[in-house]
Amino acid sequence: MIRLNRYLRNATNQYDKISIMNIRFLLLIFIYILIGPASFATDPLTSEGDDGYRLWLKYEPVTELSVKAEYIKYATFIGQSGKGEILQSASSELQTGFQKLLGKNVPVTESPGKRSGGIVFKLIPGTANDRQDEGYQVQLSGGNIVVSSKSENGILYGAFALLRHMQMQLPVKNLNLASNPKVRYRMLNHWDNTDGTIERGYAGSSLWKWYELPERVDPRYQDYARANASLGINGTVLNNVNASARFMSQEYIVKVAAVANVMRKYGIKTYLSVYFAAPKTLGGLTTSDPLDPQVRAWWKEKVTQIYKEIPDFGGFLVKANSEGEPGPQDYGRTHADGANMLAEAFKPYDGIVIWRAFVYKADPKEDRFKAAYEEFVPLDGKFDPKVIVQVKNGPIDFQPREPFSPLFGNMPKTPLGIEFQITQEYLGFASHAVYEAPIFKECLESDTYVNGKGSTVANVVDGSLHSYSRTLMAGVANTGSDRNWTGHPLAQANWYAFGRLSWDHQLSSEQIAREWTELTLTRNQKARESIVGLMLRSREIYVDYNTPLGLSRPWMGVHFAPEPWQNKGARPDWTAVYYHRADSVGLGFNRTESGSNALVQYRPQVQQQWNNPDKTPLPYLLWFHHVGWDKKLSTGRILWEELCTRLYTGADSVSWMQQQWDLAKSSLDPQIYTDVAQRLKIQHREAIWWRNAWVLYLQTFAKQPVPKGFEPPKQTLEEVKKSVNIYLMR
Ligand code: GCW
Repeated sequence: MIRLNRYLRNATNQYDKISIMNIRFLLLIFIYILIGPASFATDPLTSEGDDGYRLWLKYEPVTELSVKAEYIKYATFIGQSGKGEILQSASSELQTGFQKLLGKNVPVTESPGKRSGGIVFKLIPGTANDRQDEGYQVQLSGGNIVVSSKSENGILYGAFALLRHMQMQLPVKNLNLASNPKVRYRMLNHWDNTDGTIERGYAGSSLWKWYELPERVDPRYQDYARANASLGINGTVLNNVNASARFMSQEYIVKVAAVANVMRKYGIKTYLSVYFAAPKTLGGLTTSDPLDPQVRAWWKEKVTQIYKEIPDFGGFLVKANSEGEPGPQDYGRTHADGANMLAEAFKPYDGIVIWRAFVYKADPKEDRFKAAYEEFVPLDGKFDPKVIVQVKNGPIDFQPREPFSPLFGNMPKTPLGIEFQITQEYLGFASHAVYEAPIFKECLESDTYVNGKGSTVANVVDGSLHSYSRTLMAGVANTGSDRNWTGHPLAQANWYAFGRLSWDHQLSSEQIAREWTELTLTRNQKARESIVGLMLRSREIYVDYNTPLGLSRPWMGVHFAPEPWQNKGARPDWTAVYYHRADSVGLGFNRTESGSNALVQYRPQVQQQWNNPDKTPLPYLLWFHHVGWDKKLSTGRILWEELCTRLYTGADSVSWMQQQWDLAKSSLDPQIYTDVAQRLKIQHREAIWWRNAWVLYLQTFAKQPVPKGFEPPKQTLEEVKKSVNIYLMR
């Protein structure tokens, strides 16, 4: 083209110029034919630069004209039918949505009368505090779209459901969106500290700017609330479970109140994690013994003080006698004594106490797997009705794959909530793409057999198995101050999936992935399918290169790097070797009768699934058995070969993920495309790092070559260790 232009400039006669211009025109057409369709294939979602801030609430203009015409029929007014502030949020969300989706400014009226052609809210009288009250129905009636619920929260959720429907450009003919939450308390747990850091946070610093509050209220708090409400999340614990006593001071209570004022408008209650020793450290008492009358009085007063500032305060979350945190056992009391003392302080109010069961003693002879069960099962029936015991999904600690915690089903007289970790502490932080819905679902669908077949963890958690109504699902948040909220753009899907599953645990991982991808990334079906495919396989791929066949790797010296050789720690169960138990004979933790016998904490039907190494499904094998290196597995390969096969194919599959992502490129926003493509490169490099670390280290025990077909690591074990040790240096 440049040459042609030069030639054109030099052309002397008119005829030459015209024919050259014709050539240029033809060339342009040719180039257009080549690249034109690609740019037309670009999804309308990508019309403006996308920094990911809008999450799944993008409200891109509706492109299907017939659908748009249908929607416009109901876009003449919003009948708010009341003044409540949550109703106002629902209206304003619909207004924003309609403005962006349809380009229409829709007025709001508090008394719609008998008009038609609008969206009308209908509050049905209900009983206070029943989770069913938060359900909604969205239907056509009397020429309107009617959003009905027994609560303002339900109206807000219905409005969001309608907007989700419209973002997906689905028809409104025969519209009937009806849904009830299966769990009552659906909440995020933030592990955010007063200094703005986030424990296990990988998306920047904390959203909560304590040093600015209460005077300055960051507008981002409202966007956070909107995003959560759009999923049905109705609670948030603002601070780390390794809590600071500062949050119990008047100075901080008013800061928290300023955040709570924003959350309230979106039906979200605010909770705080508490430091159990606060009566001593903050209150100046000589003890924090939960049976001490002065201590009890201190907490009562504290709770009263909080309710003065935050009338709808949600309650306390407590990590006690765990990983060095203080608790009732410091005074010879039980977890129930501690929890009940706090519950007593909440008697006059609606708030609750959420007591974590994440405990394990520093006993080298014991199996950490068994600790929570041993401490909590004897306390069943001893907790105040206002207490919910919050149990991590697995018995150890948010591993890439864990069996379900044996506590589920074994405390029938105590409401048990479930705690998932959305932030990717053991899942590659913000540099590995791991879609977590399959992890959550795997646990929820596990059968505990406590009341016979079908007694799933989900049925324990949603209260249907032991009929309790205080039900809870919590997710450790992955949000931070990064512009896109979660660091890795695909990690937004994990926040989304947690929220959707906390509302309805029966939704499938695939359905959620498809929905999220369409709302967030692209409406192009082909592109969407390749992204959904990537997401659905991502967890197994990660497990394969990170912890195959049921290996686990809880807290180790360097949190960011492979360190299977780590054998020194403040306590034995803070080393890597404690968990994988590699030796010259084999690999894995024997938890059968001949080992720690942790399996006995499960019902016989569950034990049967896992107590025989020949029958244990391979993904759980090393969780329960110490298996010989030469043991032949169901795949026909011996353990060593199977391990290597998984480690190698896992790492290789990251290139497959890269290809899937690239297939979608033309339908993605360039900014998001590049961000993810670059993170996938990191993931690929680190997957090889993990693979090499395991292969080289385990080889020192297995004494076998890398199986044929796989290229042995280029580095030596010493070199890999060096690359990890860098993270230990100052
Ligand atoms: O997984 C471990 C984390 C700790 C965390 C702890 C817990 C908040 O490594 O950072 O502390 O679990 O859940 O209490």
